[in-house]
Amino acid sequence: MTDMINWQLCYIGLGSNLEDPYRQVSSALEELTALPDCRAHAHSRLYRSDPVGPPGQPDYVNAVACFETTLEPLALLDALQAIEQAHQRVRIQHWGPRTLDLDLLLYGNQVIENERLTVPHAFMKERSFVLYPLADLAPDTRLPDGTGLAELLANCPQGTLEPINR
Ligand code: ROI
Repeated sequence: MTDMINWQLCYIGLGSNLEDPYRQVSSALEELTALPDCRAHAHSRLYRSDPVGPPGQPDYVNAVACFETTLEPLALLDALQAIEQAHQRVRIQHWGPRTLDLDLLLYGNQVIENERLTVPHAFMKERSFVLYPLADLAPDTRLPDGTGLAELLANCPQGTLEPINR
């Protein structure tokens, strides 16, 4: 019988620059695979990136994960925030350092705008630490507005962003 359930392909950006960021991101990737109603997980390489935002904060580790889910966007957001909380996310300053950030970047081909959630993620088009990891996973990605990832990459130099070899 045909699979009647509506699986949506979603992409999650991960970032950390406190409390052993490599370990924070690695364990969060594992925790994403344990979410209910999600399947077919994959993730990019892990990258070291210079902080965007206030200077003087530590370097970040960033990655992008993708999986299919039947969770509705806000239920998925709740699940992501529960993982952030479990990592004892501290966020003292706007755009300041954090133990773990999980951003819902893309949810199928949907555009979502409500008080809790903006998808595609508001800044993803201009952030190398999102676009290059995404290209590891899905170089042919298109945003709901039709913009191709290749075009975004062409306008966003990789700079000092570098894959971590461990
Ligand atoms: N800078 C980098 N390099 N990586 C991030 O994940 C990140 N996240 C943020 C701000 C503070 C904007 N800067 C970042 O939220």
